[in-house]
Parts: sequence; C-alpha cells; structure tokens
Amino acid sequence: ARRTLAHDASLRAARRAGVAPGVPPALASAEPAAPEPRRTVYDAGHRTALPGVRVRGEGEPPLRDATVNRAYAGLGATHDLLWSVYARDSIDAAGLPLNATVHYDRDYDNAFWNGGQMVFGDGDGRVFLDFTLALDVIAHELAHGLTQYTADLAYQGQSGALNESVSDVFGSLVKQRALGQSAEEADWLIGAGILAPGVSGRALRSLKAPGTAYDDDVLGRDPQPARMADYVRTSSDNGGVHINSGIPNHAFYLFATDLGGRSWERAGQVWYDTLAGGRLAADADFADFARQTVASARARFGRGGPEDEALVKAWSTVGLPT
Ligand code: ASN
Ligand code: ZN
Repeated sequence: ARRTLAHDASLRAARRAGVAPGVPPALASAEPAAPEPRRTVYDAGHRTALPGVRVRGEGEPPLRDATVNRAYAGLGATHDLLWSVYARDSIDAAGLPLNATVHYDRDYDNAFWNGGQMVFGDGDGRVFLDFTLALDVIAHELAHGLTQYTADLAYQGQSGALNESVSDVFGSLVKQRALGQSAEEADWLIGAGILAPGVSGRALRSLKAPGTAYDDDVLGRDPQPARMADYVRTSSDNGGVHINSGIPNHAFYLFATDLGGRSWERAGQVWYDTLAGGRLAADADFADFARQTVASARARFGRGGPEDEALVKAWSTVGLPT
C-alpha cells in the first residue's frame, strides 16, 4: 500500500512525541521544540590554519561577507533536512555543533570535510569560483560528516565511491528541498554555479547524466560512468571515488524520478535508512549497498510496493541486480 507523505510525517511526529500513532492531538503531549542548529563560521583569511577567526555564531546577524552568510545558511539547510525529514538532530544525532571555515588558502580550488569541520576555498577565479556559491556543495561536505557518524564508509574503491555518492545525494536533496523542487524539476547537478565563466561545463557532476557535466580544455572531460559496464578501474583518486560515484548517483536519480515528487521524502528516506540503519558495513561494495537499500525500502514501505519496484529497477538499469 502506498503511504501518503502526510501519513509518514504524522507517524514521525507521533514517534517523537512518544505517543501511539492515531492518538488525537489533544490527548498527546506537546511535541518537543525542534532542536536549533549550533553553527559557527570561521574565516581563515586566505591562510591554512584551522579553524581561523570566529566571525559568525548561531543566531548572530548576517555579516557583509556573503561567503560567510552562504556557509551559515547552507549548514542551516542541511541541519533542517536532517531534523525535519529524518528526525535526526545534527550529523551525530546528538546536536553536534556545525563548524565551517571559509576563505581557506589562496586560489584554493576545493572544499572538504576534515573529520571535524567543513572547509571552503574561494576558487582561483579562472577554473572555479567560491565553493560556497553552491548549496549542494556545502551540503555535500557536511554529508561526509553524516557518513562518518553512521556507516563510516571507507574512503577507497567502491565503499569510497559510495561515500562520495551519499554526499552527492544528500547534497542534491538539500538543494532540491531548499528550492521546493520535485524530482522532475530538479537539475540533479552538483556544483552548478561554481565553474568560472570561461569553463566549458555546467557543474562538477550530474546524477541525471554522469559523464556530461563538463568537457573543458583545462578540466578535461567529466569521467563519471553511469553504469557498471563503464566502471573505471584506476588507482588515482583513492580508486576513483569521485568517478565511480556516478553509478550509485545515477541509481538514486532513476529511483527518485520513477517515484516522482519530493525526492527527499521516499527516495531520500530509503538512502537515509540504509546509511544510518546500522546494517551497512564500512567496506560495503556497490552490490552490498544496493541490497541494503532494497531491504530498507521493503522495511519502511513494504515488499512489492512502488518504492520496492522502482528501486530494484533502478539498480538493475545501472547493472547491479539485487
Ligand atoms: N571536495 C572533495 C570532496 O568532498 C574533497 C575531497 O576530495 N575529499 O569529496
Ligand atoms: Zn566528497
């Protein structure tokens, strides 16, 4: 039976309030207040010492520096997805403070999670722009923290590509939800808006069409495969973690667009349940992950329902029979 989204939301609310689903609101105890994020943004001043100078804490007004404000808002949007949709309070499920440093180094063409905080470069202005310009990039980095506190997928080979893919999926979901976009309306790009004007490309990666995000003299051509037949065997990039992530990325895209509507609700819930459910090994390969997502979909939505069917079909399309 297809569950409505409203039904799911009321189940979650009931669980949070500690009452049986279906108990009328008047008899139920008041829902606890939503936990606030605990954000701090630091400025590295174009040096590499972390965290740098504290420039904006939780509840403090915006600065004149738009980079600081984008990082602050991006942490908020990610915290809000985790709490409002998956009932998780921050990346550790225990209200962990979220720290980010901006203006890291000079001409720094990347952003990263260092195990304890997010770090964003301003880009060199020729290939990349300020990495905080893309909400999905901010959420991608924070999702590395979510993975660290859950399945802790090893950053090498297929488990590493899953680690990368999970960050792209939640990065895209944060963006889609912030923009109020359905699966059919979303661009399914990661990092649209951070390629410098002269670069020939749309974004860093595409979940919809892996391998087509850019084709540029300096950057080269997007190397991502969309299916197992095109899996890239390489020793660079920790065994191609940013390359082969195209395969699980595309499976998620196929699943979410087959279901349609708000991707963070049913499709995102299945990915969240798989990541945080305690059954996914740190060295999981693509086939392990695919099977676990199907088990998660069946546990939450039932066997043989639209979620189960769409998911099995999506994995099969990318060459991973479950
Ligand atoms: N921006 C990259 C990422 O988050 C940094 C890295 O290679 N780890 O995946
Ligand atoms: Zn990453």
